[in-house]
Amino acid sequence: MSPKESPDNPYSIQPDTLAMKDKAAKEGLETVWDRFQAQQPQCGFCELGLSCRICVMGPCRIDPFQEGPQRGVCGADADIVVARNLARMVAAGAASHSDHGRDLVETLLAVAEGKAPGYQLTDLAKLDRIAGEFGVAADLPPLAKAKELALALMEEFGIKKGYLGFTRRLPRARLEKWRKLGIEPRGIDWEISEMLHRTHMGVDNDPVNILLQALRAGLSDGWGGSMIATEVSDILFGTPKPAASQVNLGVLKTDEVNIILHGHNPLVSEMVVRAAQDPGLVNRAKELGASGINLAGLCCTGNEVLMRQGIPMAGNHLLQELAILTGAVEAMVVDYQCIMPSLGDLASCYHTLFFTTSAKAKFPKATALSFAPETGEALGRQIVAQAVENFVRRRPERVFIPVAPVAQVTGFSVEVIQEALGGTWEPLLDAIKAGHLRGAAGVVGCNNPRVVQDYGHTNLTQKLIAADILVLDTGCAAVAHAKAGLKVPEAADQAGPGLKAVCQALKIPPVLHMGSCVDNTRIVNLAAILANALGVDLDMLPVAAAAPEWYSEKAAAIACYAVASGVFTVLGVAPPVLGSKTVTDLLLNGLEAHLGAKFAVEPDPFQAARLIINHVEGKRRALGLDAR
Ligand code: SF4
Ligand code: MSK
Repeated sequence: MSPKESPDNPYSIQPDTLAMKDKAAKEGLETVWDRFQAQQPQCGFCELGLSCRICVMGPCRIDPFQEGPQRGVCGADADIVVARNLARMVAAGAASHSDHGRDLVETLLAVAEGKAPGYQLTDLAKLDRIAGEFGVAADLPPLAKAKELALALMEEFGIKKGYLGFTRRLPRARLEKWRKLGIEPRGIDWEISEMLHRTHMGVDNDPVNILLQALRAGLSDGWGGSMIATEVSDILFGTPKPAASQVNLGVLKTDEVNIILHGHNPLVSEMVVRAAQDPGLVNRAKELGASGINLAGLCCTGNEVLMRQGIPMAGNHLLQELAILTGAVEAMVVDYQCIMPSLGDLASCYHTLFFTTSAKAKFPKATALSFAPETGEALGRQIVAQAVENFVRRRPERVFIPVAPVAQVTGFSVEVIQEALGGTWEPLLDAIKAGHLRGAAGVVGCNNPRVVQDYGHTNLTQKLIAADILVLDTGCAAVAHAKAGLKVPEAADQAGPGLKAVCQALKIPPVLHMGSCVDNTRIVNLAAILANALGVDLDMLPVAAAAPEWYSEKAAAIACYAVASGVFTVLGVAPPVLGSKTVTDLLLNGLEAHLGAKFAVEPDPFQAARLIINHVEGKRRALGLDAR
């Protein structure tokens, strides 16, 4: 797939999406694009961030044309309303990632106490390292060490003295910048609940002060909840290593029991992966006429099991409904986040069983099964057993798998990248200094029906690698890149000569898969390692981030911690802030003087690439490296 200056249609650049969208239309079934269309025109006040329903004196709207009301009933003006809305978005995003992290910590504790059969400590070296970071005695045996670590990580959520432990990974200069602004993150729940408090009617009415706390809540996600989720998942299930896998709806098999794992958390999906290998269940599938049991991922649960177990990826966010429409899915298993409430309806139009697995996340027309660390292993077995029995209900005449799968390589944890470099960061730093590698960019985030599916991700990334900028990806962007064939070593042919040589020497693709949405912490972690190695702050590095097709509150939190950590971040969809000049100016310009980084909004991926390339070259100049 080569870059295209304009998309062929308003929905997607992906053949599987377009084929299944047609099938939905033929069968009279509704998809996300139909509902998006039905919502047009969407509320202009909300798009600008100018509507408020924080209290029941409202709802209120501020007129952007200055002809109607300029204040809500309480007296809040446009700046206050916009700042509060954005801040609440960030708080919700940080809460989502962090609550996910808490579930991992609870399971780690249960494992340490021998209460979680089926779960284990898989990466003991990482356990040692993280326990060391949190002051746990080095000479404890693994289970005792895991228990002390779990208890220490629980402290990170509440009120504690000092700041979040993982912030110690950052250069001093970064922490100093945060201290000056008063945004060093304290407890994770503390920052989130303070954000909600301060945006209650009649509390914080200074838009700048509100936004600073939004950055702090974002930091409590990036250097707190999300980082905990990543590190503890690695301890429990293993730190990812490179593995070959496949992507797109073609990973579903016409002759096997297909189970889709969707959502964000690996706790249940890892147990499903294990149960699917059980010879008894595989034999039962064969007795019922299937050739075996086939697992496929969606969204970030998919990324979790892809990174660690090589489970193929069926698709990203906008594919979730269409996967059911293949008629080949025996069970869709979800945990939480980014799961469309429409799935139950669609599943009921087919033979697909729709299982929810978190008591926190129930859905219409779903079978609710609740995960607990004590019963997770049994839950995995139950899900696979029911999916297998469901195979006989499949109607072959309704099955349509529209494409053949595309190959991808996954599993690039920070540890693996270091190992590939020979155990030291020097070769990477040398490649950057010599200019073979101009810099790096994290291209991350969602799909959004406002954007042609995968058009933003794919074109931006192709332009960046052609300019010798290594791309690190996570989330739904990672799925888009894989579908475009950018995540195999041969894709180095699409890179500029410097990046191509680096990829060929290391036998890696020019686009490295670093995981799920919480694993954006792997990217900021890597940035911190490189900054420390060079003896500079993160904002001086030739790096940038982009979320070309973001939709979710979590993405807003990620963008906040990226910028607050010193990484220039380009958003492909404007956040709902344009109703306030004060807020917009602060995000696009004002932050840079204090944090060395800022946001940009650029829907055109080609222009976004230009912004990032210019930024990277500018940073190279400032570091005294050669610039193009
Ligand atoms: Fe209206 Fe103020 Fe209440 Fe918001 S907080 S709904 S602006 S009265
Ligand atoms: S799943 S947050 S749509 S990346 Fe992480 Fe994809 Fe965005 Fe959800």
